[in-house]
Amino acid sequence: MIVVHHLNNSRSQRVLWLLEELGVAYEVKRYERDANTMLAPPALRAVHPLGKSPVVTDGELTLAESGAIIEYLAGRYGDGRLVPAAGTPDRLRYTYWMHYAEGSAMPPLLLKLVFERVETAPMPFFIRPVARAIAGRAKSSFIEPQIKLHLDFMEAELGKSTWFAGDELTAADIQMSFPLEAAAARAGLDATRPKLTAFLERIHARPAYKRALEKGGPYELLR
Ligand SMILES: N[C@@H](CCC(=O)N[C@@H](CS)C(=O)NCC(=O)O)C(=O)O
Repeated sequence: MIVVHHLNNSRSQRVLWLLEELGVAYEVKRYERDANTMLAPPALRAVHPLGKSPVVTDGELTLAESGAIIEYLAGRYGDGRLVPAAGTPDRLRYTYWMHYAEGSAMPPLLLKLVFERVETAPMPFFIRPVARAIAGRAKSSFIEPQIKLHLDFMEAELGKSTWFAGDELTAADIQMSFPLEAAAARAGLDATRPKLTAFLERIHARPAYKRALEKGGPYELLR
């Protein structure tokens, strides 16, 4: 039996969505973030040494890293669904977006989250102006321009086909859902980028996405 080790408000939501799209039976083991640090609880380190979510166990197999998990589940249980045919241009686009989501889109979004925490973290009053100035400069000179660059790129790419790897939904769209949802929550992704907002509306309307939300519990991404 597949077990998804699922942290609230996290990337593992997209693994639940994939399994719902595939109609594969699975169990959800829930973990709660620490309310102060937002880190995963130590119990998750008993499953995988990094203690991050998602982690999936399937019989003897323990697999972390959402891209690897999504590729494994689609390959093992998909019967060809949600993956473009091998050797086609869409398959290469699929591979590209599968890696791009965590490798390129997420880093500036994560930096934004971290530097915004620095701005608001409790600290001695005489340090606060310095910390705020450094964080503000990091955001305005690097992080925000990088986020804009990526959002503009993704918007343009979705002008070429309905989904990221062609005109059918693929597992790469499921992998891409998290950076886009994070961008909508914390980086100003809005109707000024109509293709990306339409993508989010389309995925949120899918019955499998809704079922996954019911299984996973609260999904309010960190701001
Ligand atoms: N690149 C990894 C990132 C895993 C990751 O950082 N997960 C976050 C949840 S969104 C997490 O577990 N955070 C809690 C922690 O680091 O303790 C993946 O895609 O699986």
